[in-house]
Amino acid sequence: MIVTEFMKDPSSVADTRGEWIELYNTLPWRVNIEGWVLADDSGSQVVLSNGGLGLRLAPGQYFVVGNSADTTLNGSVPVQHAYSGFVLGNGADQIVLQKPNGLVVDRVAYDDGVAWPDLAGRSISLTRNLHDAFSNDDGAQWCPSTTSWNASNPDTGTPGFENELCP
Ligand SMILES: [Ca+2]
Ligand SMILES: [Ca+2]
Ligand SMILES: [Ca+2]
Repeated sequence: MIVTEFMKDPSSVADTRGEWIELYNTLPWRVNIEGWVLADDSGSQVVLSNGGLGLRLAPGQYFVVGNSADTTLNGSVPVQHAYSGFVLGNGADQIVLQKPNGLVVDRVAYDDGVAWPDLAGRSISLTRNLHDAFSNDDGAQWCPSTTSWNASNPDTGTPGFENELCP
């Protein structure tokens, strides 16, 4: 399970409604991420909770989590699971995905536009042909997305769908 794309700084709606993170199941079996944790290095964290119903990803499936699942408020992002209390800093920040026992499954630590893309309104997208937990440590393997996911929203990204191939 890895992070493949994220919107840290949406332009069309407020950050408090329009941030999202795309996860991707790299494993050849189904994975239930209910109870897993999103965290950063400064102690902020949120448990992905679905009331015991599970949050299951099939092999090769993308799954979008974000701070609002209301498409009338979040810029028409197809958020499959909403969390609250976890913020993606617009400068440098981290996205750490952990199992309930604290085991770190993936970690992405982005910077403020030095080695990482940093453009408002454009998601940061891992190149399509390198979907693994090591490649996504390297800002050079990410690029600002260029395609829109919804005609009503000028922001770009592919939430829930295959990423672009970075140039
Ligand atoms: Ca933000
Ligand atoms: Ca990683
Ligand atoms: Ca995508």
